[in-house]
Amino acid sequence: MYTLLKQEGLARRGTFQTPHGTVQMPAFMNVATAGAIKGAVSALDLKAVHCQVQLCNTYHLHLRPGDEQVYQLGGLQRFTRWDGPILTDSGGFQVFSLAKLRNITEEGVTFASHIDGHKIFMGPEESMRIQSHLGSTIAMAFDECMQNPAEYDYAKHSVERTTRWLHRCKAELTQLNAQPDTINPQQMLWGINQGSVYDDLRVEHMKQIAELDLPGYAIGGLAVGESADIMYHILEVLNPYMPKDKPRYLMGVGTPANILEGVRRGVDIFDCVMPTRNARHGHAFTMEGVRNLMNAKYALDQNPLEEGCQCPTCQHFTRAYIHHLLKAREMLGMRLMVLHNLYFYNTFMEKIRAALDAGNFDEFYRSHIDSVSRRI
Ligand code: PRF
Ligand code: ZN
Repeated sequence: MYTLLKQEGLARRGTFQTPHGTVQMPAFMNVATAGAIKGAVSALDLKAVHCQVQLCNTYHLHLRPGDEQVYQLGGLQRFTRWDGPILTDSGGFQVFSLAKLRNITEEGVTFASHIDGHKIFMGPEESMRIQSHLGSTIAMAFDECMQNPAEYDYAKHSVERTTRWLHRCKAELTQLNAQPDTINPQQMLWGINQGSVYDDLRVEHMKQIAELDLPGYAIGGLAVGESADIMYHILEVLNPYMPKDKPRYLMGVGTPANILEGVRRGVDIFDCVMPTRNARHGHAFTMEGVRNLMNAKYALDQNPLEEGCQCPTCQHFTRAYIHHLLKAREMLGMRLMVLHNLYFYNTFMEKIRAALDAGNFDEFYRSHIDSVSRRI
Protein backbone atom coordinates (compact mmCIF):
# COMPACT_ATOMS: atom_id res chain seq x y z
CA MET A 1 0.00 0.00 0.00
CA TYR A 2 1.37 3.41 -1.04
CA THR A 3 1.04 6.43 1.21
CA LEU A 4 1.84 9.87 -0.17
CA LEU A 5 3.42 11.84 2.66
CA LYS A 6 4.40 15.01 0.92
CA GLN A 7 4.61 16.59 -2.52
CA GLU A 8 6.80 19.37 -3.90
CA GLY A 9 5.88 20.27 -7.47
CA LEU A 10 5.42 16.83 -9.00
CA ALA A 11 8.08 15.23 -6.74
CA ARG A 12 6.60 12.75 -4.26
CA ARG A 13 7.74 11.60 -0.82
CA GLY A 14 5.94 8.42 0.20
CA THR A 15 6.07 4.99 1.77
CA PHE A 16 5.15 1.63 0.29
CA GLN A 17 4.17 -1.16 2.67
CA THR A 18 4.76 -4.75 1.63
CA PRO A 19 4.59 -8.07 3.52
CA HIS A 20 8.43 -8.05 3.44
CA GLY A 21 8.87 -4.56 4.87
CA THR A 22 8.20 -0.89 4.15
CA VAL A 23 10.02 0.93 1.35
CA GLN A 24 10.75 4.62 1.81
CA MET A 25 10.23 6.40 -1.51
CA PRO A 26 11.75 7.75 -3.71
CA ALA A 27 13.86 4.58 -3.67
CA PHE A 28 16.51 2.78 -5.69
CA MET A 29 16.41 -0.98 -6.31
CA ASN A 30 19.71 -2.85 -6.16
CA VAL A 31 20.05 -5.18 -9.16
CA ALA A 32 20.76 -8.84 -8.39
CA THR A 33 19.99 -10.25 -11.83
CA ALA A 34 20.67 -13.92 -11.17
CA GLY A 35 20.10 -13.75 -7.41
CA ALA A 36 23.35 -11.95 -6.57
CA ILE A 37 24.61 -8.39 -6.96
CA LYS A 38 27.49 -8.61 -9.43
CA GLY A 39 30.81 -7.98 -7.70
CA ALA A 40 30.79 -10.62 -4.95
CA VAL A 41 28.22 -8.82 -2.80
CA SER A 42 25.90 -11.01 -0.71
CA ALA A 43 22.63 -10.32 1.07
CA LEU A 44 24.71 -9.89 4.24
CA ASP A 45 26.32 -6.76 2.71
CA LEU A 46 23.08 -5.16 1.62
CA LYS A 47 22.04 -3.58 4.92
CA ALA A 48 25.49 -1.96 5.21
CA VAL A 49 24.96 -0.23 1.84
CA HIS A 50 21.43 0.89 2.90
CA CYS A 51 19.65 -1.27 0.31
CA GLN A 52 15.86 -1.36 0.72
CA VAL A 53 14.75 -3.47 -2.24
CA GLN A 54 16.43 -5.99 -4.48
CA LEU A 55 15.58 -6.69 -8.14
CA CYS A 56 15.98 -10.14 -9.70
CA ASN A 57 15.28 -11.41 -13.20
CA THR A 58 12.70 -13.98 -14.20
CA TYR A 59 14.51 -14.73 -17.45
CA HIS A 60 17.91 -15.48 -15.89
CA LEU A 61 16.58 -17.48 -12.94
CA HIS A 62 14.29 -19.50 -15.20
CA LEU A 63 17.29 -20.52 -17.33
CA ARG A 64 19.59 -21.10 -14.35
CA PRO A 65 19.12 -22.66 -11.80
CA GLY A 66 15.45 -22.98 -12.89
CA ASP A 67 12.46 -21.55 -11.04
CA GLU A 68 11.26 -25.03 -10.04
CA GLN A 69 14.51 -25.50 -8.15
CA VAL A 70 14.23 -22.09 -6.43
CA TYR A 71 10.65 -23.03 -5.49
CA GLN A 72 11.82 -26.31 -3.93
CA LEU A 73 14.40 -24.34 -1.95
CA GLY A 74 11.69 -22.09 -0.51
CA GLY A 75 11.78 -19.12 -2.89
CA LEU A 76 14.24 -16.31 -3.60
CA GLN A 77 14.24 -14.82 -0.12
CA ARG A 78 15.23 -18.06 1.53
CA PHE A 79 17.60 -18.99 -1.31
CA THR A 80 19.53 -15.69 -1.29
CA ARG A 81 19.07 -14.88 2.43
CA TRP A 82 17.72 -11.42 1.65
CA ASP A 83 14.57 -11.08 3.74
CA GLY A 84 13.51 -7.62 2.51
CA PRO A 85 11.30 -6.85 -0.49
CA ILE A 86 12.24 -8.33 -3.88
CA LEU A 87 10.86 -7.24 -7.24
CA THR A 88 11.22 -9.65 -10.15
CA ASP A 89 11.26 -8.31 -13.69
CA SER A 90 9.03 -10.33 -15.98
CA GLY A 91 11.45 -11.36 -18.70
CA GLY A 92 9.64 -9.05 -21.10
CA PHE A 93 12.76 -6.91 -21.41
CA GLN A 94 15.51 -9.54 -21.23
CA VAL A 95 13.85 -11.72 -23.88
CA PHE A 96 14.02 -8.76 -26.23
CA SER A 97 17.51 -7.57 -25.28
CA LEU A 98 19.43 -10.82 -24.62
CA ALA A 99 17.79 -13.75 -26.35
CA LYS A 100 18.32 -14.56 -30.00
CA LEU A 101 15.93 -15.60 -32.78
CA ARG A 102 12.76 -14.27 -31.21
CA ASN A 103 9.36 -14.92 -32.61
CA ILE A 104 6.50 -12.91 -31.12
CA THR A 105 2.88 -14.01 -31.42
CA GLU A 106 -0.33 -13.24 -29.55
CA GLU A 107 0.47 -16.16 -27.24
CA GLY A 108 3.95 -14.98 -26.27
CA VAL A 109 7.59 -15.14 -27.34
CA THR A 110 9.68 -18.06 -28.56
CA PHE A 111 13.40 -17.46 -28.21
CA ALA A 112 16.78 -19.15 -27.94
CA SER A 113 18.52 -19.16 -24.56
CA HIS A 114 21.58 -16.86 -24.45
CA ILE A 115 23.35 -19.59 -22.45
CA ASP A 116 23.05 -22.69 -24.66
CA GLY A 117 20.72 -21.71 -27.49
CA HIS A 118 17.88 -24.06 -26.59
CA LYS A 119 14.39 -22.99 -27.57
CA ILE A 120 12.08 -21.58 -24.91
CA PHE A 121 8.55 -20.20 -24.96
CA MET A 122 7.47 -17.47 -22.56
CA GLY A 123 4.12 -15.74 -22.46
CA PRO A 124 2.19 -13.94 -19.72
CA GLU A 125 1.15 -17.19 -17.98
CA GLU A 126 4.67 -18.66 -18.06
CA SER A 127 6.16 -15.43 -16.69
CA MET A 128 3.63 -15.36 -13.83
CA ARG A 129 4.20 -19.04 -13.01
CA ILE A 130 7.96 -18.50 -12.88
CA GLN A 131 7.62 -15.37 -10.71
CA SER A 132 5.19 -17.22 -8.43
CA HIS A 133 7.79 -19.98 -8.00
CA LEU A 134 10.43 -17.36 -7.18
CA GLY A 135 8.03 -15.94 -4.56
CA SER A 136 9.03 -12.30 -5.04
CA THR A 137 7.20 -9.47 -3.28
CA ILE A 138 6.35 -7.79 -6.60
CA ALA A 139 5.90 -9.56 -9.94
CA MET A 140 6.15 -7.41 -13.05
CA ALA A 141 3.75 -7.79 -15.97
CA PHE A 142 4.97 -9.54 -19.11
CA ASP A 143 5.35 -6.80 -21.72
CA GLU A 144 7.06 -6.09 -25.01
CA CYS A 145 9.80 -3.49 -24.64
CA MET A 146 10.33 -1.99 -28.09
CA GLN A 147 13.67 -0.44 -29.00
CA ASN A 148 13.44 3.21 -30.02
CA PRO A 149 12.80 4.38 -32.62
CA ALA A 150 9.83 2.11 -33.29
CA GLU A 151 7.39 2.63 -36.18
CA TYR A 152 4.07 4.10 -35.06
CA ASP A 153 1.99 1.25 -36.49
CA TYR A 154 4.21 -1.39 -34.94
CA ALA A 155 4.14 0.44 -31.59
CA LYS A 156 0.33 0.67 -31.67
CA HIS A 157 -0.12 -3.05 -32.27
CA SER A 158 2.57 -3.98 -29.77
CA VAL A 159 1.11 -1.87 -26.99
CA GLU A 160 -2.38 -3.24 -27.59
CA ARG A 161 -0.98 -6.77 -27.27
CA THR A 162 0.87 -5.73 -24.07
CA THR A 163 -2.53 -4.64 -22.67
CA ARG A 164 -4.06 -8.03 -23.52
CA TRP A 165 -1.04 -9.72 -21.95
CA LEU A 166 -1.58 -7.67 -18.77
CA HIS A 167 -5.13 -9.01 -18.41
CA ARG A 168 -3.78 -12.54 -18.80
CA CYS A 169 -1.05 -11.83 -16.20
CA LYS A 170 -3.65 -10.64 -13.70
CA ALA A 171 -5.91 -13.66 -14.23
CA GLU A 172 -2.99 -16.08 -13.92
CA LEU A 173 -1.46 -14.50 -10.81
CA THR A 174 -4.85 -14.32 -9.06
CA GLN A 175 -5.19 -18.04 -9.59
CA LEU A 176 -1.59 -18.82 -8.56
CA ASN A 177 -1.91 -16.78 -5.35
CA ALA A 178 -4.98 -18.82 -4.39
CA GLN A 179 -3.13 -22.14 -4.56
CA PRO A 180 -2.32 -23.68 -1.16
CA ASP A 181 1.36 -24.40 -1.88
CA THR A 182 2.28 -20.98 -3.23
CA ILE A 183 5.35 -19.34 -1.63
CA ASN A 184 3.96 -15.80 -1.40
CA PRO A 185 0.16 -15.73 -1.57
CA GLN A 186 0.28 -11.93 -1.34
CA GLN A 187 2.50 -11.53 -4.40
CA MET A 188 1.61 -8.27 -6.17
CA LEU A 189 1.37 -7.58 -9.89
CA TRP A 190 2.58 -4.22 -11.21
CA GLY A 191 1.59 -3.07 -14.70
CA ILE A 192 4.02 -1.62 -17.25
CA ASN A 193 3.26 1.31 -19.52
CA GLN A 194 4.61 1.12 -23.08
CA GLY A 195 3.99 3.12 -26.26
CA SER A 196 7.47 4.05 -27.45
CA VAL A 197 7.89 7.83 -27.99
CA TYR A 198 4.26 8.48 -29.00
CA ASP A 199 2.30 10.65 -26.56
CA ASP A 200 -1.12 9.37 -27.65
CA LEU A 201 -0.13 5.69 -27.38
CA ARG A 202 1.46 6.27 -23.98
CA VAL A 203 -1.59 8.07 -22.59
CA GLU A 204 -4.12 5.62 -24.05
CA HIS A 205 -2.16 2.67 -22.66
CA MET A 206 -1.83 4.30 -19.24
CA LYS A 207 -5.59 4.88 -19.08
CA GLN A 208 -6.24 1.24 -19.98
CA ILE A 209 -3.86 -0.28 -17.45
CA ALA A 210 -4.93 2.13 -14.68
CA GLU A 211 -8.39 0.56 -14.93
CA LEU A 212 -7.04 -2.72 -13.57
CA ASP A 213 -6.37 -1.00 -10.23
CA LEU A 214 -3.00 -2.73 -9.74
CA PRO A 215 -0.86 -1.95 -6.65
CA GLY A 216 1.89 -0.28 -8.73
CA TYR A 217 2.71 0.99 -12.21
CA ALA A 218 5.96 1.06 -14.13
CA ILE A 219 7.01 3.14 -17.11
CA GLY A 220 8.88 0.83 -19.47
CA GLY A 221 10.29 1.28 -22.94
CA LEU A 222 12.40 4.29 -21.96
CA ALA A 223 16.19 4.60 -21.94
CA VAL A 224 16.16 2.25 -24.93
CA GLY A 225 17.59 4.47 -27.66
CA GLU A 226 15.65 7.75 -27.36
CA SER A 227 17.21 10.97 -25.98
CA ALA A 228 16.98 11.90 -22.30
CA ASP A 229 14.80 14.88 -23.25
CA ILE A 230 12.27 12.58 -24.91
CA MET A 231 12.29 10.38 -21.82
CA TYR A 232 11.59 13.38 -19.56
CA HIS A 233 8.87 14.54 -21.95
CA ILE A 234 7.10 11.14 -21.77
CA LEU A 235 7.22 11.30 -17.95
CA GLU A 236 5.54 14.72 -18.07
CA VAL A 237 2.90 13.53 -20.55
CA LEU A 238 2.07 10.48 -18.41
CA ASN A 239 2.06 12.24 -15.06
CA PRO A 240 -1.63 13.30 -14.96
CA TYR A 241 -2.77 9.80 -15.97
CA MET A 242 -0.81 7.81 -13.39
CA PRO A 243 -2.79 6.81 -10.29
CA LYS A 244 -1.77 9.15 -7.46
CA ASP A 245 -2.12 6.47 -4.79
CA LYS A 246 0.20 3.91 -6.43
CA PRO A 247 4.01 3.82 -6.71
CA ARG A 248 5.53 4.78 -10.08
CA TYR A 249 8.56 2.87 -11.26
CA LEU A 250 10.87 4.07 -14.04
CA MET A 251 12.50 0.88 -15.32
CA GLY A 252 16.24 0.65 -15.95
CA VAL A 253 17.08 4.30 -15.16
CA GLY A 254 19.67 5.69 -14.67
CA THR A 255 22.44 8.17 -13.86
CA PRO A 256 22.13 10.25 -10.67
CA ALA A 257 21.05 13.17 -12.90
CA ASN A 258 18.38 10.99 -14.59
CA ILE A 259 17.11 10.07 -11.11
CA LEU A 260 16.88 13.72 -10.03
CA GLU A 261 14.97 14.54 -13.23
CA GLY A 262 12.73 11.49 -12.71
CA VAL A 263 11.89 12.40 -9.11
CA ARG A 264 11.12 15.94 -10.27
CA ARG A 265 8.56 14.41 -12.64
CA GLY A 266 6.89 12.20 -10.05
CA VAL A 267 8.84 8.91 -10.20
CA ASP A 268 8.96 6.93 -6.92
CA ILE A 269 11.32 4.06 -7.66
CA PHE A 270 14.21 3.26 -10.01
CA ASP A 271 16.55 0.40 -10.85
CA CYS A 272 19.77 0.40 -12.83
CA VAL A 273 22.91 -1.68 -13.34
CA MET A 274 24.99 1.50 -13.44
CA PRO A 275 26.33 1.50 -9.87
CA THR A 276 27.47 -2.11 -10.22
CA ARG A 277 28.52 -2.13 -13.88
CA ASN A 278 30.42 1.17 -13.68
CA ALA A 279 32.10 0.05 -10.45
CA ARG A 280 33.54 -2.92 -12.29
CA HIS A 281 35.07 -0.50 -14.81
CA GLY A 282 36.59 1.61 -12.04
CA HIS A 283 34.02 4.43 -11.95
CA ALA A 284 33.15 5.68 -8.47
CA PHE A 285 30.06 7.88 -8.03
CA THR A 286 30.39 10.83 -5.63
CA MET A 287 28.34 13.97 -4.95
CA GLU A 288 31.07 15.93 -6.78
CA GLY A 289 30.98 13.72 -9.86
CA VAL A 290 32.33 10.42 -11.20
CA ARG A 291 35.94 9.41 -10.53
CA ASN A 292 37.81 6.89 -12.69
CA LEU A 293 39.97 4.94 -10.27
CA MET A 294 41.99 3.42 -13.11
CA ASN A 295 43.61 6.83 -13.55
CA ALA A 296 47.34 6.91 -12.64
CA LYS A 297 46.78 10.06 -10.59
CA TYR A 298 45.33 7.90 -7.79
CA ALA A 299 48.44 5.70 -7.38
CA LEU A 300 49.62 7.57 -4.27
CA ASP A 301 46.28 9.07 -3.19
CA GLN A 302 45.55 8.19 0.44
CA ASN A 303 42.04 9.67 0.53
CA PRO A 304 38.92 7.49 0.54
CA LEU A 305 36.90 7.24 -2.71
CA GLU A 306 34.68 10.06 -1.41
CA GLU A 307 35.59 12.26 1.53
CA GLY A 308 33.13 11.90 4.39
CA CYS A 309 31.49 8.78 2.89
CA GLN A 310 30.32 6.34 5.56
CA CYS A 311 30.28 3.27 3.30
CA PRO A 312 32.15 0.07 4.26
CA THR A 313 34.83 0.84 1.63
CA CYS A 314 35.53 4.48 2.46
CA GLN A 315 35.67 3.73 6.20
CA HIS A 316 38.83 1.68 5.70
CA PHE A 317 40.45 1.84 2.26
CA THR A 318 42.32 4.41 0.14
CA ARG A 319 42.04 5.38 -3.51
CA ALA A 320 45.65 4.21 -3.92
CA TYR A 321 44.83 0.69 -2.69
CA ILE A 322 41.70 0.41 -4.83
CA HIS A 323 43.62 1.75 -7.86
CA HIS A 324 46.18 -1.02 -7.31
CA LEU A 325 43.51 -3.73 -6.86
CA LEU A 326 41.75 -2.70 -10.08
CA LYS A 327 45.01 -2.62 -12.04
CA ALA A 328 45.95 -6.04 -10.66
CA ARG A 329 42.45 -7.31 -11.46
CA GLU A 330 41.96 -8.45 -7.89
CA MET A 331 38.32 -9.32 -7.18
CA LEU A 332 38.43 -7.24 -4.03
CA GLY A 333 38.86 -4.07 -6.11
CA MET A 334 35.57 -4.72 -7.83
CA ARG A 335 33.82 -5.58 -4.58
CA LEU A 336 35.01 -2.45 -2.76
CA MET A 337 33.93 -0.29 -5.72
CA VAL A 338 30.48 -1.91 -5.89
CA LEU A 339 29.88 -1.47 -2.16
CA HIS A 340 30.71 2.24 -2.43
CA ASN A 341 28.55 2.81 -5.53
CA LEU A 342 25.52 1.02 -4.10
CA TYR A 343 25.91 2.97 -0.87
CA PHE A 344 26.14 6.14 -2.96
CA TYR A 345 22.92 5.40 -4.90
CA ASN A 346 20.97 4.31 -1.82
CA THR A 347 22.08 7.28 0.27
CA PHE A 348 21.55 9.63 -2.70
CA MET A 349 17.88 8.58 -2.45
CA GLU A 350 18.02 9.20 1.32
CA LYS A 351 19.24 12.74 0.62
CA ILE A 352 16.44 13.26 -1.89
CA ARG A 353 13.91 12.05 0.68
CA ALA A 354 15.38 14.32 3.37
CA ALA A 355 15.15 17.28 0.99
CA LEU A 356 11.50 16.44 0.24
CA ASP A 357 10.78 16.06 3.96
CA ALA A 358 12.31 19.49 4.57
CA GLY A 359 10.49 21.05 1.62
CA ASN A 360 13.71 21.99 -0.19
CA PHE A 361 13.94 19.43 -2.98
CA ASP A 362 14.08 22.16 -5.62
CA GLU A 363 17.14 23.65 -3.96
CA PHE A 364 18.73 20.18 -3.68
CA TYR A 365 18.01 19.57 -7.36
CA ARG A 366 19.55 22.86 -8.46
CA SER A 367 22.70 22.46 -6.38
CA HIS A 368 23.44 18.89 -7.62
CA ILE A 369 22.01 18.40 -11.09
CA ASP A 370 25.14 19.57 -12.92
CA SER A 371 27.84 18.30 -10.59
CA VAL A 372 26.63 14.79 -9.80
CA SER A 373 27.15 13.24 -13.25
CA ARG A 374 30.25 15.10 -14.39
CA ARG A 375 33.63 13.38 -14.67
CA ILE A 376 36.27 14.47 -12.19
N1 PRF B 1 10.08 -3.68 -19.58
C1 PRF B 1 10.49 -4.59 -18.63
N2 PRF B 1 11.67 -4.44 -17.99
C2 PRF B 1 12.44 -3.38 -18.29
C3 PRF B 1 12.06 -2.42 -19.25
C4 PRF B 1 10.82 -2.57 -19.92
O1 PRF B 1 10.40 -1.77 -20.77
C5 PRF B 1 13.12 -1.48 -19.31
C6 PRF B 1 13.22 -0.30 -20.17
N3 PRF B 1 14.16 0.66 -19.75
C7 PRF B 1 14.09 -1.92 -18.37
N4 PRF B 1 13.66 -3.04 -17.78
N5 PRF B 1 9.73 -5.63 -18.35
ZN1 ZN C 1 32.23 5.23 0.05
